[in-house]
Amino acid sequence: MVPVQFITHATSRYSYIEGARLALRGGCRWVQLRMKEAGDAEAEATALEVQALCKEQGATFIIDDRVELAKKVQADGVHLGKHDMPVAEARQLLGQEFIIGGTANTLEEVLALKRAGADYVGVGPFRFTETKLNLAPILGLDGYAAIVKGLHEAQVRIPLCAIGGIRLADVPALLNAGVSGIAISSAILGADDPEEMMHRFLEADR
Ligand code: TZP
Ligand code: MG
Repeated sequence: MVPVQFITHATSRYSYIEGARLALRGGCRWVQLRMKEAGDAEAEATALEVQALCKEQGATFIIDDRVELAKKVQADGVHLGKHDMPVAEARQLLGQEFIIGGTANTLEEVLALKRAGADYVGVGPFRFTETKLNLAPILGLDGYAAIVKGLHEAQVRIPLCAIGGIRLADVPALLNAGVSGIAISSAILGADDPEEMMHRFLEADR
């Protein structure tokens, strides 16, 4: 099964919670609650609901950006970008048990995140996407292959999760390029049948 992280996004069709529920029903076992626009109260209330859904399914529950909230609700982990709390500081606050993911666009950023104590790195964007504002440069397949090669040469091992505009047909080539998993949002939330689409992503390595 392909390791698939579902990234929540509120759309005209689905709330954050509905989106997470569909992803979980589709078999996803790794959810990142990403709520860029939400205030603290809404984020906490939503986190508790999505966490409960994840627990029912034995899914890993990660919160984007909000280290204090992740600690307060005892999420499984947190995902941190360049403008968030540094990974090393989050590690101090959260301890070794929490999963900490970081965001990178270059080999150097992946290496720095590894040194800082990240457990996995979300590397992207693979291609243009409207889900995230202020995108870093597009990597394409060649970008992933170059980062994987650089890590191999540096003898550094860390799971890479490709992200950004990924569609079902991209998965085999991304896995071939050497990433361990993929993170997706709009491919699921924009599908006619989000649950079925999640199933197809999870089985895209067969
Ligand atoms: N970081 C880089 S691209 C992206 C994030 C959070 C959005 C991924 O969503 P989609 O809809 O799969 O492009
Ligand atoms: Mg962030």
